[in-house]
Amino acid sequence: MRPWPSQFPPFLWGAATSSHQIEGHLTNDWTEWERAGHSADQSGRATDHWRLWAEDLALFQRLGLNSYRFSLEWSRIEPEPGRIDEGALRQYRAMIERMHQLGLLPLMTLHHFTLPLWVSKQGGFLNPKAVEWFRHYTEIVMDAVGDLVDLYVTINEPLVLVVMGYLIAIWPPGGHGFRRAFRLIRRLAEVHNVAYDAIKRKKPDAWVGLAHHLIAFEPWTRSPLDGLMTEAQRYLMNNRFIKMVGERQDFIGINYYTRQYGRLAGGLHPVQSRPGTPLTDLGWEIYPEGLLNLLREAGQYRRPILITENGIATSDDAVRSAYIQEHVRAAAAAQREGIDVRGYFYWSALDNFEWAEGFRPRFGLIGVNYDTLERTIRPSADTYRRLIAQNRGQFPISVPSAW
Ligand code: IFM
Repeated sequence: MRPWPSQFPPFLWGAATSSHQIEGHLTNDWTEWERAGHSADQSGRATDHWRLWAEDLALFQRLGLNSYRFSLEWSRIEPEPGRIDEGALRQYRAMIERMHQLGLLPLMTLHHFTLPLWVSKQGGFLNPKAVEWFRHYTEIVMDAVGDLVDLYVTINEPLVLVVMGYLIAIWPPGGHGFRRAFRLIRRLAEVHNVAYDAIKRKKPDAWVGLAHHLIAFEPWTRSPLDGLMTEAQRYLMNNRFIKMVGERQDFIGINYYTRQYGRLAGGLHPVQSRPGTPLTDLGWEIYPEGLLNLLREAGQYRRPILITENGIATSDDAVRSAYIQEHVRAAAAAQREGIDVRGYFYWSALDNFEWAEGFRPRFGLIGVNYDTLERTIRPSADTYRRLIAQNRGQFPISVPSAW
């Protein structure tokens, strides 16, 4: 196993965002989808982070973070095939330089759900040429900012992209069909591989992985058939893609939110939650033990693990504080068992545009008033800040039992 590099903090205390969800002023496959009425809101100026980024980064530093996960917007960088927007690249460079000045180690995602229109209109990642397009985009990014970034996620949640866009069909392109979905999964693995290689060619010491969305699947009943369904879900949704990509991951990135249940009667479609369990504003079960179980499972890959996302949509900020403590406690418990967990990124640094759900769900450590764009640091951010302060420079981490 490659040891965690000494130039990184021993544990990354971060928060995460993505371009489409905060930057605003975009034209891509999602803005088209929104205009066609498939989302609760249109992303529009979102949090206007593209204009307010310097203030936002300063706020992130005030939270005590030592790392920040963000994504680049391909549609901004290459709005038409081969036409590169140098101004956009300059701004991303300025943003990353500022992160360094503020002590925030950049964790940069290349693809977080959105595509330039010229890509989506030619079939998106289903078009075999997309592999070359993405390689080219990665090379442009590496030339522009690669010298400033040591830590990369190539693709965010490949399986979520497939399920939401090609099976459940509530995200673009809104298709149904298993054959296409499986073709897309294979294509996304190829896309990751070429991006991985392009990054390593430019920067052999870079750390490159993916952010996998993992669900804590458990059987609905003790029936062996529900057990079998659960195993199938674990394999297809959680483990298959990690295994397909294999060696080309320097770390395992885990986005963890909730538990779901395998039930024969539901086929491959899992049951969302059990009656009586605590839920987020999006109806997702709050289940910190699920994170510990998944970290144990991910230990089998013998690589450092980053929790690249974990967070809650809630209008009750006290619930957010408890959520953070309990999930970080699960990470600490995994470390005590010898699992090499190296970072925790709360989703999200800021309230943001939650895809088909629009602006209603509030995930942020920092609240955003969408009328005035005013930012407010929530008390849960203070909980997180104190947790970070108590662990400054420490590995393994610990979470006090009473706060
Ligand atoms: O907002 C999303 C993010 O884009 C990807 N992971 C899950 C988050 C919450 O749904």
